[in-house]
Amino acid sequence: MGLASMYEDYFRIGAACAPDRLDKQGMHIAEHYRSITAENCMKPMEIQPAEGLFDFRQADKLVDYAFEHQLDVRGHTLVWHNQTGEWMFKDGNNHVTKETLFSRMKTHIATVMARYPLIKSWDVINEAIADEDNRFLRESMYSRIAGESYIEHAFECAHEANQSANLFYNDYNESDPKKRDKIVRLLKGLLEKGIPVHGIGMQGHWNLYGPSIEEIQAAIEAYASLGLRIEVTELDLSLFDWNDRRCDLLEPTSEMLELQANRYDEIFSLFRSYKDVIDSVTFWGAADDYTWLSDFPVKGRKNWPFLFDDRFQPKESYKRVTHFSRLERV
Ligand code: HXH
Repeated sequence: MGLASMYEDYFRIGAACAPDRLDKQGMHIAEHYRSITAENCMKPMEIQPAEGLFDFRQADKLVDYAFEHQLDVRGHTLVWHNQTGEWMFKDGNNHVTKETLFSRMKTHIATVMARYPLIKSWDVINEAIADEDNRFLRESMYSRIAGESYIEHAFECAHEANQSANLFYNDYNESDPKKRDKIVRLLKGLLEKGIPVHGIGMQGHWNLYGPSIEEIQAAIEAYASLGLRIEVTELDLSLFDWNDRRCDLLEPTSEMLELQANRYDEIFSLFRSYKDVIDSVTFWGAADDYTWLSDFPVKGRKNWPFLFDDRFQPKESYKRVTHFSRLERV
C-alpha cells in the first residue's frame, strides 16, 4: 500500500515532478502519490516565453501522465515575480502601463486555465509578500507597475477563466509569525473585498531545526480562521540549518536521519489533526534522487529532504509518517 493510500482518509499526498524525470520516477510517483505539481514547466516563462507564443508541450506531458495514472494536478503558478518572461513588463524600452500589464495577465491566465480545465487547484499568486519586517508587499515589477492591485486582478481573471477552480495564494516562510501576519492581512483584505480566493498554499520549505511545531500550528490556525482551505504545497525538510553552508557531507548521518524522522513524525501528526482544513500535502519532489535543494542555497550540495531515499526505498521518516494508530482514524 502506497503513501497516499495510507492517507486516504486525511488529505491527498502529492509530489512535484518534471516530464523528463518521469522515466526514472514515474513508477514511484504512481505508487505513492495521488497528485502532482509541475516543478517548473507550468511557470509563466516556460508556458509563454514570448508574448503570444504559448508552449504547452512539457506541461501536456505531465498532465497526460497524471490522467493515465489517475493523479490530480495542482497548477503552479499563474503569476510570479520570478521565472516570468521579461516581455511581460516591457513595451519597447519602457515599462508597460498597468492597463497593458493587466491585459497580458488576463490573456496568460485565461489561456493556461482553459488548456487545463480539469486542474482543480491553482496557485494564482506566488510569493507576493515581502520577507523584510518593514515592508508589506514584495518589491517586484508587478508591484512597481500596479501596486497591490495586481493580486486581486489575478484572482478575478482566474475566477472568470474557471469558476469551479480552487484559487490559492502560495508563499514560503509562511509559518514565520511576522510574515504570517502579513499574509493574513493580505488575504483578509481580499476576502473583505469579495475577491475570489479560496485557499492558502503553505510551501513548507522547512529544515531539521525549524520552524517549530508551535509556529506551524499557529500558522495553520491563523489561515484557517479566515475560512480558507489549506494546502501544503512544497514540503521538504532540508538536513541543513539555513546558515549552515557545509559541503562535505557525502551521505546523511544516522543522527540527521533520526532527527528528520522525528520532525516528519510530529509534522504529520499535526497535519492529521487538521485534516478538516488541510486538503493536500505535496512534497517538492518525489524522492532523494532529485531535489532543488541540491542547488539551493548552496550550489551543488546534495540534500536528502524526503521520505524516500535515492533508490526510492522508504526511509525511517516514511515509517514514522505511515505507522500512525488506526484508532486515530475517525
Ligand atoms: C519555491 N520558492 C517556488 O515556489 C518554486 O516554484 C520553486 O521551484 C522552488 C521553491 C522558494 C524560494 C523563495 C525565495 C527564494 C528561494 C526559494 O529566494 C531567496 C533567496 C535568498 C534567500 C532567501 C530566499
